[in-house]
Amino acid sequence: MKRIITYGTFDLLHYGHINLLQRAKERGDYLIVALSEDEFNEKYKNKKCYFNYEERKHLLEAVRYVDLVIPEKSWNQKVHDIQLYQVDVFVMGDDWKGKFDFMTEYCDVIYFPRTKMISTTQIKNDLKTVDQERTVQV
Ligand code: C2G
Repeated sequence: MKRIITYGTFDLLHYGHINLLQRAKERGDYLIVALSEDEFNEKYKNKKCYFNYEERKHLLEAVRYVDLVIPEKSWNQKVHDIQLYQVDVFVMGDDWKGKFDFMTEYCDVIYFPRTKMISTTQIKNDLKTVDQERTVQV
């Protein structure tokens, strides 16, 4: 069984995330998603999520490509995870290109092209604009 792992926050789950998860699963048989915990997001990624960890985990577990969701608590857990879960392939979007090349010592590393024109930040900004336009119209 070929085991794949990827890491992320996956807030406001959208089709860019789904594209990545689908491509990741196509590389093997079992996909593990290491999901950033709320404290890790706030302290080390400067991200305040709309959905909390349990809600983001629930959404990911409903995605047909995902077989297991584990917590991401630190930047430094990846090698341990690769060994613990006997991972064959580590995948990330190419906004991380090169950042995890050191992992090639432990497994294959693949960077997939990010899906253009969509991001959690963009969704939040677009909704803010809609809200402001509505307020002006009232
Ligand atoms: N992604 C993508 N296309 C988008 C948006 C995101 O391919 N339009 C990918 C990202 O490249 C990443 C994954 O979806 O591989 C999750 O994205 P985020 O939730 O933004 O994850 P990030 O904050 O990059 O966290 O230790 C690694 C970090 O946890 C990665």
